Amino acid sequence: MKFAHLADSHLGFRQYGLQERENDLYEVFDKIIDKIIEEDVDFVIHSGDLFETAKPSPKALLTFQKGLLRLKGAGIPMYAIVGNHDSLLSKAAIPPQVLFKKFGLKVISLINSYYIHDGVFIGGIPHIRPSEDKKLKSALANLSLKAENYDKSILVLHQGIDKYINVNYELEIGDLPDNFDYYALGHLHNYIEDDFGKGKLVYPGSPDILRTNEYNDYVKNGKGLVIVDLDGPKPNIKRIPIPISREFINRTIDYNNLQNDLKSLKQIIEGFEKKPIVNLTILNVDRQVKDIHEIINSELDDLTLMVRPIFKFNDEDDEIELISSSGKLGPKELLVDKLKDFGNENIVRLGVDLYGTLSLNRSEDAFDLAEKYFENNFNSMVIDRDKSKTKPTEKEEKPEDNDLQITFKEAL
Ligand SMILES: [Mn+2]
Repeated sequence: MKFAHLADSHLGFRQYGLQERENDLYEVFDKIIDKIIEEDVDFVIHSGDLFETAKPSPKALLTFQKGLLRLKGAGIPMYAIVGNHDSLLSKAAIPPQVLFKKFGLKVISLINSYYIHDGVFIGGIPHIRPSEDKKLKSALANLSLKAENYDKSILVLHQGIDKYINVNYELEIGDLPDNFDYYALGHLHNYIEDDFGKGKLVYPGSPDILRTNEYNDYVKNGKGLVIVDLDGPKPNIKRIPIPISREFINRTIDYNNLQNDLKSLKQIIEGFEKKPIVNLTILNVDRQVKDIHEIINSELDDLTLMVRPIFKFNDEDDEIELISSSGKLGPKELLVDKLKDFGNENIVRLGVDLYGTLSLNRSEDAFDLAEKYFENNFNSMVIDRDKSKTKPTEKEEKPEDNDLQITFKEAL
């Protein structure tokens, strides 16, 4: 008995507001489906955050539908839980996964908490917020009891565990029942494989670099999925790396050697098939960042999808990231100026993002941003989105679909 385990696909996520990055995630999802079919597994487990939001765009929904139908054609069912990203705060709300039940998706929910696949117990719990830890613990106890009756059992969760994340976790490792063979986790975007109880615990991680702090893990473990063989006394884990759609380059260069350093960087990226994202730290800056930004743009614009510069000045330790290169002085620029007093670029970003959403009356998005800010800054590993922008990008398109949702709910 062999299955594929993946998580945190975040279909529909438009990193840095770029359509190309949204498409990258669709592309990598297709490649993962190819690999699953090639591996000829018995089933697939998706441990949450299949979609970036609980109201995915038709393109995100279609990408998943296409993948799911290809799996169905190959006789491979998928079991899935809902993560924190694709669930809504309102308890009565319906997650997007239910759209795919007729296409063969087996949604593991609080009501339908487990399935039996050829004698294997597959139980799980959708993401539960930290405030409801009692609910989480009692659901775990219930599943643990039910799993006792089966030879092989899998527990599917989308939660942070204290052993693998410093803060903002919902579970301590001791809270996990120890009688499952495989713990199919989601939520942390880095790859984690551990022994637990009588079996194995795995976070397969996100399939692409969704936030800058995933870069080191990507260099170490790559991105991809795992194939699990349940036949032995202990599950056998095979990590399958799937190439990400485009490269990320992290480089530190010296302002005093700007032209040469940019030249050598250009030589590296010229051969790339797809334009990379370049994170550039520039040391020893002693002049206006606007001018340097112009030089960087003129050298690298054609070769990169995006350059994200961080300027380090001679006379201070603070990092300042250029938010707008337009050089004009509008409300946003004034806000940025004021927020810089905090000496924290994350606060600058949050302020700018909140200004952007609230001025468009998108209070739900603003709430989301504030929540993400907390997650990202008080939780070093869980990642979700990086809204930082070094140049003005097109606004994220989020249709107002509240009306549609109400109609849909009534229809059910
Ligand atoms: Mn996630």
